[in-house]
Amino acid sequence: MCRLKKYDDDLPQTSIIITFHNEARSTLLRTIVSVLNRSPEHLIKEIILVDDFSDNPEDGAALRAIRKVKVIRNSKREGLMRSRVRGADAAVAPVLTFLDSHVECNVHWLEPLLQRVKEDPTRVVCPVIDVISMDTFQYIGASADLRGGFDWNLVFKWEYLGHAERSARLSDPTQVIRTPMIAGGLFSMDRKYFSKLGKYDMKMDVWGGENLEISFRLQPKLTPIIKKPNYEIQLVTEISYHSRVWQCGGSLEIVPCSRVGHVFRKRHPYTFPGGSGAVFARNTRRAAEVWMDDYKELYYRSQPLAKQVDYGDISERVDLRQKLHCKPFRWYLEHVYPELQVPALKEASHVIKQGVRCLDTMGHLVDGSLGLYPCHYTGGNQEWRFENGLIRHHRLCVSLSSEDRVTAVLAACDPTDDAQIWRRQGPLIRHAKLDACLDTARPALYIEQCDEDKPSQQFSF
Ligand code: UD2
Ligand code: MN
Repeated sequence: MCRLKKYDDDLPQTSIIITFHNEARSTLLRTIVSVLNRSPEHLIKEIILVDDFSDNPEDGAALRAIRKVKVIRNSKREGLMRSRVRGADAAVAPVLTFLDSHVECNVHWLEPLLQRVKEDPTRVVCPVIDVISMDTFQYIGASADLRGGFDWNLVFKWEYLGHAERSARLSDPTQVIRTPMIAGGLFSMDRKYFSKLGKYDMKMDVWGGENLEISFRLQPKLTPIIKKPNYEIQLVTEISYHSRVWQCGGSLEIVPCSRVGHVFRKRHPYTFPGGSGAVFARNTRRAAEVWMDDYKELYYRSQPLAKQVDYGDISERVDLRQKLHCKPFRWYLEHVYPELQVPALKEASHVIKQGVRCLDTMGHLVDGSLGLYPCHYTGGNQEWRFENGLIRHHRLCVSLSSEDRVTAVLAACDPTDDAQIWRRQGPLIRHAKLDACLDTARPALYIEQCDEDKPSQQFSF
């Protein structure tokens, strides 16, 4: 059905922007040659390569000989966000198309993208990303029944379309797919709109998080609300919620008739100044702090260590959010990503109380014991969640010491480890496999024969 599609004769031209750091020459060449061979000549204004301070400046310099190719070289490592913005600032065509440096564009990949942007310049459009085998470099088609999403760890993931969308695709597989999140690397968008929407966060480094941040900025307009005089009161709030003048609009979609293969790699073939975990957490925190309102707490609950990573000054991005009159994050959750399960912000964690004292990690980590400490109700070391039999404190769970099998200790959560599985029975916390209950009669929590009348085994939650 894609072959039957007709595209306008006067599609806008595009500038292709490819940033790279220490990419293999062969894959870089494959990327560029596929762009030139598989796109209508008149639609490619230029191919801007941004060499993000690769070790060998010759890599980029050699490619400059190819027609339409322009090379910009950073004088220090900037990371992909600042590099892409540098490329975008140098671009002159009305539409920007970003690509990774190890892709192969498939036949007619470009026309469907440009058509969508031409019809509505606030659309950000992505091809289906096929797979180039990491081992053989063979091109392998991927499913088009996927879209982008995330969990509260804010890591991008592919997810299968719901039933309704899959059935719609059966009748017309060429229909575009609305997606809550963009994979990040391959997309086209209007050049002016990229600018107006705030380009990228220039304080993000190296890799990661920028795809989340741009996705949060795309908040599609809803169909206008029809005025019903009978519902005047409701209308006031509805109007302020839905149709206030705002510009943070746009939409994000995958266009199934456009396909580009990409080498998905197991490791990053480059260094991260500061370590990859810290850089990713810092970038993600910047996106969360600017865009997620109170919901950022759900991210911190999922990734408590991220809270220790400094995220720098975000005032410019906060200003941008205000200037664009963007919706609260709740709106994004309700309208763009209603499928994401939102745990209750307040009630999701508990204290485990005995009298005026609460179960406390005492600041211990793996293999450390637990005790009771006066309740302070501020979370911290007294924050617990019951989850599938586990008694969880972030990533640590209550287990039994492998030495004496009696003392309760903290262990890395593992739902398959019998020692970590507990059942609540009235006031008792009973071990699922042993006929024994948590007891506080000693300074360190331990298990003892269950006895409901024993105060040291009675907890409230
Ligand atoms: C995905 C995206 C990628 C980016 C990333 C999140 C796809 C196919 N890829 O990861 O584009 O959105 O998620 O940040 O959707 N690079 C630099 N400077 C650096 C580091 C990387 O120029 O300091 C280049 C790199 O050579 C490559 C591009 O940025 O061309 C993306 O990096 P990647 O391929 O390692 O990211 P990937 O595909 O794992
Ligand atoms: Mn890549």
